[in-house]
Amino acid sequence: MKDLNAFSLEGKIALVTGASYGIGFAIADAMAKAGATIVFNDIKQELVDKGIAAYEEAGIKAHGYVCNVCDEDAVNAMVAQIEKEVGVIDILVNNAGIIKRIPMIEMSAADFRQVIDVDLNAPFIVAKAVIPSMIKKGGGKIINICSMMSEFGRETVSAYAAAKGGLKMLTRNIASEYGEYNIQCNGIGPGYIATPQTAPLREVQPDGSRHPFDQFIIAKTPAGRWGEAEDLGGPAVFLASEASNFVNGLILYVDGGIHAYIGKQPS
Ligand code: NAP
Ligand code: GCO
Repeated sequence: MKDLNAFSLEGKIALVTGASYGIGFAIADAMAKAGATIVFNDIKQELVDKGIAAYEEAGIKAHGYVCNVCDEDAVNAMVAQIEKEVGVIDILVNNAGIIKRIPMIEMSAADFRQVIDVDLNAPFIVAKAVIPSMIKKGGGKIINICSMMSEFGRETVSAYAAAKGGLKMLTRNIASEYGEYNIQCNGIGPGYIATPQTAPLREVQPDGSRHPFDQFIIAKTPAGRWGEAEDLGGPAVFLASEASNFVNGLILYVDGGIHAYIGKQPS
């Protein structure tokens, strides 16, 4: 590495899907601070408008598009519009995602399919849409937002774990198939992060105590806390920058140490 400019994203265009708020917003904010031009989408115009306002408040002039990432025609049209209006996408962050917490035998096949559609099929669709231009441009970066559930199961999240496990392998396969075109495809596996998606797991109980799952995660995390979306910004900038040009097919877990820890022993 010649100098710290290897971590710069100056002159790069980053598309972060589902980034009006939450983890996607935090990653886009970090990439903007590293010099990237931010493009994001969300499923509703009102959320895109809110996102643009939030980026403006953070001093970022972001480009927002309404697009359901599960709709291949809409994704292809959005990518073509971005290339026309902003430029070729150098960095793709497949962040958009949903979860449904339902015991497997009570989950409908439709619910299962919807989670797979957003969390696995959509990253395939969006990556497929951006790779041809990355190849023409001489390379690119793809970052898929995986999960602890890319490695572990737990009750009620069968569809999500299946999708995120598949996303881990899709990440490795894109790395394998397109590495020769100077495209690096890696994953970020966040631990438990305090966002709207996990809000139900952190609700304060009627007696004022912490949610049982909240206590469980605190005991399973050496850092002794939930992650903040901002904790993911640095790892994302690294994987989006030239500093990681020989990192390919990696799932980088940003989990406060959950992977390394059996859990707090009884006192
Ligand atoms: P979040 O707060 O629920 O935000 C998800 C974002 O994705 C929202 O902006 C949502 O837009 C958007 N989205 C959902 N479906 C979409 C679709 N079909 N098309 C376009 N946008 C869509 O979730 P988060 O906690 O920030 O999580 C972001 C990513 O990190 C997800 O992939 C999640 O699985 C993953 N992750 C989260 C955690 C965690 O602890 N929070 C940990 C590991 C991994 P709408 O509001 O319009 O639905
Ligand atoms: C859950 C949580 C987790 C987190 C994340 C952990 O219900 O277990 O929502 O799945 O979202 O994926 O890495």
